[in-house]
Amino acid sequence: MKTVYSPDHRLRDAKTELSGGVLVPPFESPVRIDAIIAELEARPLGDIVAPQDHGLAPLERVHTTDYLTFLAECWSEWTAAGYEGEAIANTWPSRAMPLDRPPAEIGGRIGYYALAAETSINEGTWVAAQVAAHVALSAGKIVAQGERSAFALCRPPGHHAATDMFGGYCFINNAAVCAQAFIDDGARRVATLDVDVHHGNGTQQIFYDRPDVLTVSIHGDPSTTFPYFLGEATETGAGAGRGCNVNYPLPAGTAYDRWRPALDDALERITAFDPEAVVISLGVDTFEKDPISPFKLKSEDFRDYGRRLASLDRPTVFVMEGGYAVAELGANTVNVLCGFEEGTI
Ligand code: SP5
Ligand code: ZN
Repeated sequence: MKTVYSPDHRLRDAKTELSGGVLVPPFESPVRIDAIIAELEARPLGDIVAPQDHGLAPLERVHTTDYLTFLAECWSEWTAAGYEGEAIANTWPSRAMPLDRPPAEIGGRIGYYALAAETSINEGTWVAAQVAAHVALSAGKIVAQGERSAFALCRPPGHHAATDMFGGYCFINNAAVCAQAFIDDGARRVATLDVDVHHGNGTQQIFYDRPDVLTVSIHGDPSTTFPYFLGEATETGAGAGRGCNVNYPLPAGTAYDRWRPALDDALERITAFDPEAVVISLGVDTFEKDPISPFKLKSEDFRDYGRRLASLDRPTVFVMEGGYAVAELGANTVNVLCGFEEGTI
């Protein structure tokens, strides 16, 4: 399996994350990808290749132009306004203040486009986010050209990013951009399967009324786990997309004995949908030692579920999402990919 990787992920190097009322160094940091690359060098899976530049058009297929313009302008407007720290939203439209338009001033405009305040924007964020999407698109092309699978080593991650909102460390929805590109290249049906511990709210929202993209997510119950405001089992799709969204909210403390049956059910749903490609949002923050996450998967569980993913027997793109236990991040990630290779006939 080839890995697509760009060192430009380093341009996303925020100094602050709002966590528990304190500005801390972000959990989502460049050392995460260093750890995965180191493991791929120790346990090679295949060539590590650079992404191709696909321009803005494929990003505009899932995000609005005004949102992308905001991301491009945010940091320069924030500094021009004289703010001293990194750009962080602190005021949103809400039930009590529902004006549905971006204010002119950047301090308000950032809130219009934010779904969570933990995620700061700084100088390199926009370029790194675009490159991450190109990493996912390039991995998709490798699979579209006939390879069984590819690994998009994306950073920053993407699955919380919605049509016109950032947050949860995500700016561009790399997996959604990749899935949409399969459709635009002629696939009739694509499935996304999100195994990150957090609900893939962005991917769900982007495709919610679409019959051609099945979105499936296994995650911490929103009553206890970020992003809190989407991800219930009752969310099954809308309009023409009714029946094409599947959520498996699981309680905090879930270990593999409870996670695996959800995966097996998800795989049945995906097989019934009969997609021409599968995009896996690969978050390994389900790990028992993850510093911000409530699930209890063990390192060997990642290998086992990698094998099960191979049983889908579909062209598969792995798109990196979360995972913050840096010491074991490489091993857990590569375990999934190795398990997939072992399970591939
Ligand atoms: C891509 C991804 O995994 N994004 C996750 C974003 C999570 N952001 C908020 C996390 C809040 C965690 N609070 C629990 C802290 C326990 N010490
Ligand atoms: Zn996550």
